[in-house]
Amino acid sequence: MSNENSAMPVVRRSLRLLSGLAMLGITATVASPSALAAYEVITVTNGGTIDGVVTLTGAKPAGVPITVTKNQDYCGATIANPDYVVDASGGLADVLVYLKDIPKGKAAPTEPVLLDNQHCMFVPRVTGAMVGQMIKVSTADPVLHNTHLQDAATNATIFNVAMPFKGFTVTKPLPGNPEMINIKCDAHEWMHAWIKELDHPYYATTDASGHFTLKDVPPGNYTLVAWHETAGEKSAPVVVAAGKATKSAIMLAAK
Ligand SMILES: [Cu+2]
Repeated sequence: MSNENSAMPVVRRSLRLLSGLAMLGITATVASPSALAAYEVITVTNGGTIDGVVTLTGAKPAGVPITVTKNQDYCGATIANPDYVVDASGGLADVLVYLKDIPKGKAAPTEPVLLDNQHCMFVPRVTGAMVGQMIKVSTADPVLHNTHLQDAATNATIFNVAMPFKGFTVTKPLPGNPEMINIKCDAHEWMHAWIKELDHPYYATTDASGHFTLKDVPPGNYTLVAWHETAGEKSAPVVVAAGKATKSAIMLAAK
């Protein structure tokens, strides 16, 4: 990794400390964002926009519906296969699109990442997050779920919370270093979601028509990455000009 340097261990320790403090309900003032991570927050004036669409190419696999093995009275007997959510034009939903290695730009989001348990599935299925960002987990279901976050690389548990009743919420910090997080419900083995933590806020998830928008991007040359849980990952160069919208079309092949 080109962005690894000798400062990183210090950065990671600092972020873990902040996460720990947040867990205890203590808020720490961050003196300078650049002291914490390689990413530097600047005032982006006349930034550009990346307007893109991700399309699935090749025949969409039929996708066997999920067989519900527990709480069928509420969850139903089957749930539509979530592997490829594609519209009539081939637009692919639930693709995480992000810039790779952007050193400076707009500020981090101030709101927590949201993850809801909705009719025995996680919503959203895929989302980006800033390192150490808070996550608010909620449930709209009257059945017992648990939300179990794991480091996708090691399966180490990040946290595991029970979601005992409809309307229950819990807010916790995400880990302080960039990683892919795999989320499951141990009560319902078909429930899965993913959060990719990045050290910058330039990420988006494609909507039902495969579209995404990244705003306030400082002008420059970047690499855009598109990640889908089944179709895999693809990178493309993108040039962002001041005050302009750049179009991007990414094609992922069905697997
Ligand atoms: Cu569940």
